[in-house]
Amino acid sequence: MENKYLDIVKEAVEAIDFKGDIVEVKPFGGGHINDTFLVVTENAEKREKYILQRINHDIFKNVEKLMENYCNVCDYLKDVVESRGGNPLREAITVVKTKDGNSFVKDSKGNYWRGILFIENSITSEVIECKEDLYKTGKAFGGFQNMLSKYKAETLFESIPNFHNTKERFKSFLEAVEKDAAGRRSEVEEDIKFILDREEDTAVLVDLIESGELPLRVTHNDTKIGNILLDKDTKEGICIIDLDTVMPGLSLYDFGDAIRSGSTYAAEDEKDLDKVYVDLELFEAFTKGFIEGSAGVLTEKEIEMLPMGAKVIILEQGIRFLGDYLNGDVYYKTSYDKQNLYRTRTQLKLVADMEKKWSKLNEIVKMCSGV
Ligand code: GN1
Ligand code: MG
Repeated sequence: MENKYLDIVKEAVEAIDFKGDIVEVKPFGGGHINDTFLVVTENAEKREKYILQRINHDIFKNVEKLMENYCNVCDYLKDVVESRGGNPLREAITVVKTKDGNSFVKDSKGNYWRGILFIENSITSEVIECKEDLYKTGKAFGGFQNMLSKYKAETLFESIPNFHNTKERFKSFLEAVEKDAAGRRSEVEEDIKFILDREEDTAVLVDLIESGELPLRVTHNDTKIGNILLDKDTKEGICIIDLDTVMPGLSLYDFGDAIRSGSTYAAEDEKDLDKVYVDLELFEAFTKGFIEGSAGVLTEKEIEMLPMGAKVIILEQGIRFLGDYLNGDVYYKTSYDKQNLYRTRTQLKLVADMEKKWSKLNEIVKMCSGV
């Protein structure tokens, strides 16, 4: 088969037990970290589709332990789905093992790959179309918390230590400002000031974990709305994907990161900041879905802190994007100049807008929780 990607994926597709002959390989999805491909195979009876991912081992330092987490969580979710009468092949990720029985393969260039089944009749979307879809997304992310509420968090490996430790993120940011590796500091002084003015916020969640006021749970940690498969026809959430960062964490991280991407109609790198704001109807739709989907597992304190969780996680994302911009775009994939700066500014605009709408956001959370 002629295909420009075949060279890159050749060793991986030979090692992984994909059924049939490969007829197509093409890039898939919009992740900023891993490389994802759709692989189509064909045999005498039928065509099959698979997802093939190159796991970024600069960022995920221990792929073996990461894949142990990944498989354990997938197996656990399959059991829960089955016990609730669902379809584990559709509502949970299925890892396609290598021909010698491993969950991933390392090729001769040192790249790590995993294969998973493609779930038919599903879509993902990086931007919001309507509040009904966001309610369904909220239900699915809340449901994820619910399904994993009895999973022992301490048995999970931390695939990226301190991932949502906003205090540590702030420290690394200060280093990036100090170093100014890419010589971009003078261009972003106002953005830096916005962040420095909110240093106190960066401690709130970390302090609540330390004081034991919020329970440590198994969380996804990367709940942007593109990380959920929706049924093509009904738009119901089918399955949560991108499980590399499933680790012990706070429910607020998952709520917050979904609000970051889901409470606005704007894209993450929207350049017209007038289009970037927290839409209260979207916020309400997601919150309602999340609380319903989590079905009683959230404590009163967790619910009360939801707006703060969202604000901190959005601020944290702004800190991470601007840190990467200052470092010279070394972490997130970018497809054009200044993309990380545009990404930063949407996040900071959302934080500023949340501050303006603070009492309203808290009222909505109260209303959705029936308090
Ligand atoms: C990255 O892999 P992807 O694109 O789903 C990042 C998230 C950020 C997100 C911003 C491992 O997620 O933390 O929130 O970009 N993942 C990692 O879009 O850093
Ligand atoms: Mg990801």
